[in-house]
Amino acid sequence: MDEKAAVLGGGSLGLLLAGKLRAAGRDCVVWTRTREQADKLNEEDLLLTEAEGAPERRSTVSAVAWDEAPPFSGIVLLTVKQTALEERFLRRLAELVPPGGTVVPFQNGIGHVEALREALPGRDVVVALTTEGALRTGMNRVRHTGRGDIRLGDDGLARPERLEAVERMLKQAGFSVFLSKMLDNDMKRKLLINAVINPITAILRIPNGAILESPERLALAESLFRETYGVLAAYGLEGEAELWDAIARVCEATAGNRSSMLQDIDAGRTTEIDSINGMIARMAAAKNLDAPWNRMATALVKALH
Ligand code: KPL
Repeated sequence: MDEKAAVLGGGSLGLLLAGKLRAAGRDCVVWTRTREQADKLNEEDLLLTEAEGAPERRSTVSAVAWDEAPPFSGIVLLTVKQTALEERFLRRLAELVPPGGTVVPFQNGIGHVEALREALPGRDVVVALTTEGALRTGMNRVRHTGRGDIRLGDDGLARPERLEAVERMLKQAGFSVFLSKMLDNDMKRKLLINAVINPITAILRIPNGAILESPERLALAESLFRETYGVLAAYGLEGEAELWDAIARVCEATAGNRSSMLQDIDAGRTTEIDSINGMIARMAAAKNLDAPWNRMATALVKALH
C-alpha cells in the first residue's frame, strides 16, 4: 500500500499536486485555509486540466480546513506561500505532523527551510524546488499551465528512505523529478529565476512567455538578472551564462502561465516580494553591495497591493 500524502494549501500548486497524485491513484488529503474551500472540494471534486484544450479530469479528494485536521504521519507537501510560515503556523504544523513524519516545503525564496527544521525537530524535511506552472481558476479547479521540473534535496539531513519515498511519489504522479546534490546552490538558482520573472510579470501584468517578446522587456529582465546574479555570486552562486539560459527556458516552458506573484496581485493577496527581491536587497546590503533594481522591484510590487 502506498503511503498517504497530504497537501497543505489549496492554491494553484497545491491543487496541481493533489490532482496529479489522485490521478495516479495515490490517497491524498488536501488541507485548505478555509472550510469553504474544503467543502467545495469534498462536494464537487477536484478538477484538473492538464494542457490547453485537454479534457478536465475529475478526482475525488478528501479535504479539511487545516486548523481542524487531525495529526497525520505520511508525506506532507507544504505549498503555502513563504509569507504564511509565521510562528503560529509553524506551531500548528508541529501539532499536525508528529515526529517521524515527512515535510516537503515547496516555497519560493530562501530562509524558510532553516525555520522549518528548527520548528519541526524529528521530522524529515525534503526540500522541493519547482518550475511547474499552475493556475487556480476556481476553489476546486486548476490548470497545468507549464511543464517544468521538481528538484529535491535534503542536505543529507533526512533519512534516505524518506527522500526516496518523496521522489517515488512525485515521479509516480508524472512529474520530472531530479535529486539535487547542491541544494544550497539550487535554492539560490531558483531564487534568481523568481527574482527576474516574478516582479516583471507582476508589474507589467503579463504571462511568463511575454518577457521574451520585446527587446525592452528582455533588457529589463537582463538588468535585473545581472544585478541579482552579482549579489548571489557573492554568496557562492556560479554559472552566469547557463542561468540566463535557464530563465529563458522557464519563460518558454511556462509561456502561458501567470507567475505566482501575478496571481497573488490579481487575487489581492500579499506577495512573496519580501522573500524574493527584498531578500536579494538585504543580502546585497549585508555584503556592502548595492541592488537598486531589486529595491525598485520590491517597492513597485508593494505599491501594487
Ligand atoms: O516559480 C514560479 C512562480 O511563478 O512562482 C515560476 C517558475 C516562475 C513559474 O511561474
